[in-house]
Amino acid sequence: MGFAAEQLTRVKPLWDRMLSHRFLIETRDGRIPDDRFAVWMRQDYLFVEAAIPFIAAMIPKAPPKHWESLAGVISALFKELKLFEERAQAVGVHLRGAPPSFTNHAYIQFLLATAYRASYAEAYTVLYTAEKAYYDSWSVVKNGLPKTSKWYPFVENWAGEAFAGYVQFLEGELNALAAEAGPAERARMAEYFELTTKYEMAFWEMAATGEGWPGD
Ligand code: MP5
Repeated sequence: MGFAAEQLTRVKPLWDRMLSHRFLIETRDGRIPDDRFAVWMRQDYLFVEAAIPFIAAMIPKAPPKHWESLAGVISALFKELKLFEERAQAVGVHLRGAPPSFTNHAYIQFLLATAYRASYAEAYTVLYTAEKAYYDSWSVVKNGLPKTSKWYPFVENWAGEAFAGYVQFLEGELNALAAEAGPAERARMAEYFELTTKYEMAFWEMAATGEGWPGD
């Protein structure tokens, strides 16, 4: 079993809780209130924007054979920002209407700290886990949300064939990095896998509750 499959098995109870989060179920069933969905849109827009320097900071640590694919990830992130802007305009959401929430702020700091301070294999673990989490999460939504929904373009983005292929590519590369890593680095990769899973769960919870900041 490759590293990714091994970790997905290890964190399965957490992963399953993430996939059954009420935010995803309500979105799938068309029951999510528009203002709740708008919370997620505003926050994820900021997250995707922050993912650009995260990937950019990984490039100097990456083996040269990964440069092109990482550059491709950056281009895809710019396209995603445009998808958010298009949907926000279509449904009347002000994307810059809120600062990062507490959880989003923490997750963004975690991404950047990982890219700057952790090894390449560890940062790649975070990238894979976040992308796989979104692929699986939006696949839950796909399994029920009508194609005519105003939210369907997000399903197409993260649960479509192109994204599935990208996640598969990341999985193969992650497995190769883990196979080359020593036991201590592999253990740290496993830790990053679990931490990222927890941040992903926290992100849905933040969107569902419209979480504020301490002292608000
Ligand atoms: C992703 C995302 C997917 N947009 N937001 C969160 C909280 N986790 C993962 O990443 P990308 O880079 O938008 O495909």
